[in-house]
Amino acid sequence: MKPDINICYLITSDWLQLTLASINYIKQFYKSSKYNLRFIIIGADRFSVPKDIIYVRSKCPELPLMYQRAHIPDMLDVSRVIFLDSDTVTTTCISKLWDIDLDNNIIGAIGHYHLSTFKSVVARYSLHFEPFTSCIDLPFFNGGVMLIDCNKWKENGITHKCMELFSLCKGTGVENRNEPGLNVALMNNWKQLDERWNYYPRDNYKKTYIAHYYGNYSHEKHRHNVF
Ligand SMILES: [Mn+2]
Repeated sequence: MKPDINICYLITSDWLQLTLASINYIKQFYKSSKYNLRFIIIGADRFSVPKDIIYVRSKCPELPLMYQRAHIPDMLDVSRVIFLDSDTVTTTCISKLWDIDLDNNIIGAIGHYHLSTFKSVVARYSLHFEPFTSCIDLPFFNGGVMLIDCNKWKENGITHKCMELFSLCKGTGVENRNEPGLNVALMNNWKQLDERWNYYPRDNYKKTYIAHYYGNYSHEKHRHNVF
C-alpha cells in the first residue's frame, strides 16, 4: 500500500468553499505515483465534507480559530502533515513539498512577505516586551503553509508553549492571531523553505508553487481571476 501525504486545513464552515477549491488545485497538479493524497479538514464547527475528505472535529472549538491551529499535531494521529490556509493555490506536485528533509527542525515554513523579521512584527503590533523583543533580528515566518513533524512538535511541547505565548498577546494588535506566538515557540527550530512554497502573488506568477493570498481577496476581487 502506498504511504499517504497528509494535508490538513482548520476552518469554520464559512471557509469550506475556498478550502475545497484549494484542495482541487492540489489534486489537479498532483503527478507522483508514490503516495496517496489524504485530505483532512478540521472543523471548528460542524459541517459535512465530500466523501473523499476526512472531517475531524476540533478538540478546542471554543478557542479563537488561529489558536486552534497550535493543537493540530494533537488532533491528528499522523507523524507528518502539511498544513495549508484555505486561500492557497497549489500549482505543482505537492509531493515535492512532502519529500523535503526538515533536517531535524520541527516545521518547514516560509518567511513572511510583509514582516521579514521580529523587528517589523514588534514595531507594527507594539509587542515591545519579552519574549518578542529578545529575537528582534530573527526571521519571521508566515503560518499559511507549514510542513510539520508532529512527533517533534509533541516532544518539544510546542502546543503548550504557543498557548502561553498567545495569552501574552491579549490586548495587543495580534490578539487572536497565532503567528507571533508560533514564531517564538518555534524559534531556531524551523527550516526556511523556498519562497515559492508560500508565494504572495505579485509581478511574476510563473515562479509560484503555492500562491498564498494572505487573506487579500473578496467575492468582488476573486483570487482565481488571476489565472
Ligand atoms: Mn491565508
